[in-house]
Parts: sequence; C-alpha cells; structure tokens
Amino acid sequence: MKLSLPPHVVKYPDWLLGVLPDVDSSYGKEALMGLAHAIALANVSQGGGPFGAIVATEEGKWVSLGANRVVADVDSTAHAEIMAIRNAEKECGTHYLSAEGLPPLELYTSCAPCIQCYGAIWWSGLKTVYSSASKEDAERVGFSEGPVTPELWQALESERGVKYHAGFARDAAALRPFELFAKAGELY
Ligand code: AZG
Ligand code: ZN
Repeated sequence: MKLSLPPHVVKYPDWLLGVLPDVDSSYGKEALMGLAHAIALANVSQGGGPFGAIVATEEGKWVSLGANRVVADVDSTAHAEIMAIRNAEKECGTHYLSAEGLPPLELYTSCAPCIQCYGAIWWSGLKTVYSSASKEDAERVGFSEGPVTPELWQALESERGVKYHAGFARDAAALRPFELFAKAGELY
C-alpha cells in the first residue's frame, strides 16, 4: 500500500484544482478549512451545492478534494465529503484509509456532515474530522441533513476512534457559499 503524494492520480477539473494556491504545498489546519470553503464557493458557480471537502495528512499535505455534485452528476450520494473520501481511497489504492502504511488522514469539510456522510466516514478509516458551518446553516437555505446528533459523533469516537471537531473556522467565508447558493443555486 503506497500513498502517492505527489503526484496525485485522481484527475480534477481545472476550476477545482485552481482553488489551491500551490498544489505542492503543505497547509495549516485553518488554511485547509479555508480551501474547503473556497471549493464550496467555487462549486456553486459550477452548478453544484454549497459544500466542499478535503482529505489531508496531519502535516497538511492534501490527498484529495471533493465538491457536492448531486444535481450536476444526477447522483444523490455525490456529497462533498463522499467525493473527497472516494478520491482519497483511489489516491491511496485502498478502500480503508487506516490501512497499514498510510499516515493518519483527516477530513476538512465546509459544513457538518449529513447522516449519509456520517455513515461514509464511519467506514472510511479517516482518523479526524473538522467541520465548519453547522447543520442549521445548511438547513436555513433549504438542505435537509438528517438525524445527526452529538451522540452519533460520540459513538464514532468510542467505536471507531474518530475525533470530531465541529464549528472549526466557522467564519464569514464559511457562510458565503450558502449566501451565494440562496441567490443562484438549485436546491434538491
Ligand atoms: C450536505 N451537507 C454536507 N455537509 N455536504 C454536502 O455535500 C451536502 N449535500 N446536502 N447536504
Ligand atoms: Zn452528506
């Protein structure tokens, strides 16, 4: 099992890769969340939902990107977190991101994961999750996030060892994708 860092094997559209100021750089945790916000914002202009996600190493090397493509791809599972997890697994050549030989991997998501993404995180092998905007922020513009509760996050930690940090860098940039989406996006 070999993590390819760099070069990346997953091909991304130019608009998505273009969000990264320096493809080869390491980023701090706030910067990684800033990139997730930037993906979410750019994605709205690309016909997607206001959600972005990144999988990275603890040292801040990005492994994969994800953007919500539910409407664009006609795929109810194409949430930002799931896209980032799928791409990370392709990148790492394994369906389990805690497989032997891989460094601990972290998810940065622009918004608190919905019930579907909670399930995907459960099976992914990710070690840590940082989320920024809240379930309420998403539901305010019409999304339905499902019955995700603090107890479920506790179960994820006690049974799978996943640390969850909610409300990370929930600043103006975290809310901007929802503001743009409310004016211009297609709700589903
Ligand atoms: C969503 N919530 C999150 N966090 N991410 C997505 O991609 C979503 N799509 N609908 N709700
Ligand atoms: Zn989701």
